[in-house]
Amino acid sequence: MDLHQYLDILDRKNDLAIIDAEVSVNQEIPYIASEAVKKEGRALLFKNPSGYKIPVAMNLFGSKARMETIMRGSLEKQADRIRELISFQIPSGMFDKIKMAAKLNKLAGFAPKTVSNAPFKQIHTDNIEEIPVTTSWPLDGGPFITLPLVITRNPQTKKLNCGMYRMQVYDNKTTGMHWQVHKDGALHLAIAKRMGKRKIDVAVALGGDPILTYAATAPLPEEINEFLFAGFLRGDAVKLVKCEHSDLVVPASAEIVIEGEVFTDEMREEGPFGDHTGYYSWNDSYPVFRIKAVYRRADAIYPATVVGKPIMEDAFLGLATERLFLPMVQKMLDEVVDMHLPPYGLFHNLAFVSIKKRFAGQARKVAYGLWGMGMLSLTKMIVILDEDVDIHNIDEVIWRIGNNTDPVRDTFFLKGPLDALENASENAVYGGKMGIDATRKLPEEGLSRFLPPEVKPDESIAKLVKKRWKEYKISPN
Ligand SMILES: [Mn+2]
Repeated sequence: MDLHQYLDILDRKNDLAIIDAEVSVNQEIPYIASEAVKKEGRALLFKNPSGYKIPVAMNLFGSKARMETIMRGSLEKQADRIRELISFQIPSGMFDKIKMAAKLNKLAGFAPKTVSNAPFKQIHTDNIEEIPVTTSWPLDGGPFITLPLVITRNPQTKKLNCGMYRMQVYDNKTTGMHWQVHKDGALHLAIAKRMGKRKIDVAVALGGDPILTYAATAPLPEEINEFLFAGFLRGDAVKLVKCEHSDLVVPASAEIVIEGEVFTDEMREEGPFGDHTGYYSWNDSYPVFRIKAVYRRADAIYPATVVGKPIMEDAFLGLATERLFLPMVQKMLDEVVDMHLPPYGLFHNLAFVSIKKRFAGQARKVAYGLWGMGMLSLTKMIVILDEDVDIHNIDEVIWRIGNNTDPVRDTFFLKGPLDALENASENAVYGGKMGIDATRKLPEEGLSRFLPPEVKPDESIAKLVKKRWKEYKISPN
């Protein structure tokens, strides 16, 4: 699937609005897109961005149904496949060894393959002036490329990384590269610097199979390649093409590819940028991407997104990550039943986690575990609840927190790394965290009082009333 094919699929499902009216890339298109996602509207294809020939596609990820099309099935199905994949134990007998080998072989089949040509090689220029890059909000520092697949190699291990980092356009040969300290791109630049290198090669792909865009946002460990992950999810190896100016590779399905480099000693003011916190990220110093060459399909479409106060499109990407990474969390912390990162908690501010509790202090054990795990380590507040709580229902979560928590006894505070978009702590990227143990307390945890039971109807009465409801003539249903 490429972006054209994906848009065709949406069109056939009547889930694509094609806008022929001339509209501006400066705030007008992004604002239309933000309104569309808030109204649960269709994906958008702007055919006539004023001043440009290349159409702009937005709201490509902005619904659960669209995410399932991109994911080739339900998130639950993909979560089960991941659970199966990571379920192996150390092989003991012959049979185990065969099973393990079969599994690894199957995974190897999803490793990316290199092909020799791609549609994006049709047109070649040396700058991005033709690309209709959008400006989202009034105080933004300029136009930002918002859905780039940024590809680098670890200078030491040569491992490939594909991440998504916004790129502020300074001029048509130069952009910013928003490599926050926790991101793999930033790690690659730091390694290059340590090795005494002047620069690293960077390739940026726009468009392509939208599952690649999701994979670029997924919080994978550095050693797991995003293209392998995408290949596994879609059940078909991702095809890559060699770059012209470096040893990097880019997805053959891309619409536009930008090749260039980032120097280890060059930084420039980046921002402000209206961010997914609902506040602006203010000016800060970031690396600079210098463009060498641009390739594109003759019929290229430019994909973009807009972030801001929730709910925006990134909520649906976050939901996919929540479901797909739950099996990995459960692999490490096997008492975890479910995990929810509510969209208004911005993924890194608040997490609800339900557990099968057996012993005193277990809620704290789980919270400490999560604070040591990948990108979840950046979570500011973690609430631990019992296994019978529907943690996707925020009202129920509030009800449980209120009923089960003594704030003095059941909250705990510590410090640790925070997301670079954190607004409230003394320093960005490092500060306070809070855990709330909202599980029912055990005597060893200080609850020696009699704990009254929860109010619930007798099951036989509930059944009877349900059955006889019509007879009472209380309401039509
Ligand atoms: Mn990575």
